[in-house]
Amino acid sequence: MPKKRPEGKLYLVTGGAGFIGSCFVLDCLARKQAAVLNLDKLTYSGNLQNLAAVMDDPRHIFATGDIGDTALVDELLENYAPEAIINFAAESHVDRSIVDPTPFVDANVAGLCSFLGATLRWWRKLPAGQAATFRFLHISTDEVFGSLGPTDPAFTEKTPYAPNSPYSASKAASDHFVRAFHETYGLPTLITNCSNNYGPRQFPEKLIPLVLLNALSGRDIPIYGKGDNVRDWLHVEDHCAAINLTLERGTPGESYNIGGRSERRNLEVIEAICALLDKVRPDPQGHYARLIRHVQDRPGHDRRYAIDCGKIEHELGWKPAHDFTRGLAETVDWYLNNPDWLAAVQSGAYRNWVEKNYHNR
Ligand code: NAD
Ligand code: TDX
Repeated sequence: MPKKRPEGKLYLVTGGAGFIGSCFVLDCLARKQAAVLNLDKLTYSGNLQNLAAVMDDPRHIFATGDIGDTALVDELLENYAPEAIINFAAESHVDRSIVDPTPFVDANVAGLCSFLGATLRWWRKLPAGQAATFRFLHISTDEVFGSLGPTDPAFTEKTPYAPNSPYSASKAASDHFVRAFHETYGLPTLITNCSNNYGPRQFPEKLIPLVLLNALSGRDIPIYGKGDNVRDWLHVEDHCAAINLTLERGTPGESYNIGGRSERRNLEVIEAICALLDKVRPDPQGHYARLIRHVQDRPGHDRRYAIDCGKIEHELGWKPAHDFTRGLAETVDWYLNNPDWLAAVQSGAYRNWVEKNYHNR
């Protein structure tokens, strides 16, 4: 490794070149909360451009690699002795998991399990004081709880797991391993289960940036089925603030639900993006909503997610700062103001994915 451990606190962040991980890293360094050792495999969704602002910062150390590479993880832990690990690294897209579940098992289950094992071996050798304050925070999703009907109460931390997609099954398995490492070996783990995130730097395979990109390029905007599936949207910065609070004040062995109390039907979200674009980037050909096309539904498509985030609000004092309507408008502006970022992520691999997922829909 080229750089030495900087002075003060240091976090090992995995998946820190992705959408949410990069937001966490940028925020952590901006607030001088801790130095960051950033371990990322740089898969199709890992993007060093997301970290351009901190690549020369001596408090940011970037290591390319897999969380499942035990030799590498052993070396990083020995050399950098982090005060906490925040695990964002994962295969993250439901549609890709439907096309091929195997990479999801490799990264989210087998990779995570090796990573936990390496962490445990290293943690057991720490002096008692350091071992007691160390934290392993695993970032998970509301999708592990399955699907709600229109009037069902929101998911709580006690809702039984019922994953429906290969992605959510792999995340559920990862949560179970994290829990088991706490129950069996006493590793001080925490889990957060968050709803759908939106904001800058999200890879345009996910709904909001995909809609924006397709609208701006005059392509069809694909909506799965009737468009009445409901997601609970949370700004990525609010998610990162909740992760920080959980790290500082959460009780090891516990899980915390995080959500935006902003349930929206997919069609509503798409129409809102089209209306925003009509205002700020009017298309001479007509309203962007003309591009919306109902296409074949996602198999096993979860009907509705909703999160009861009372526990993290009451126990840790978290509250989201972004309102969805304003946050969405700011997000649209970010993509419009960063055409180079948008152009760069549309590599050949991205175009192949779009062709594969949407061609025969
Ligand atoms: P993303 O796909 O944008 O980023 C994932 C990052 O992990 C990438 O940088 C990738 O290169 C890296 N990575 C993948 N496999 C790896 C491996 N084996 N070793 C090291 N690095 C690896 O995903 P995201 O949207 O930023 O999601 C981050 C985490 O948050 C995931 O665990 C996801 O399940 C969870 N989550 C996401 C959302 C959401 O709405 N996006 C909501 C709740 C939870
Ligand atoms: O082209 C599309 N058309 C469409 O109608 C796409 C890509 C999606 N959709 C629908 C499917 C979902 O109901 O929009 C909704 C959101 O889809 P995604 O952006 O793929 O997100 P989702 O499947 O809800 O999962 C997301 O939230 C939870 C993240 O991708 C996960 O990583 C996270 O755990």
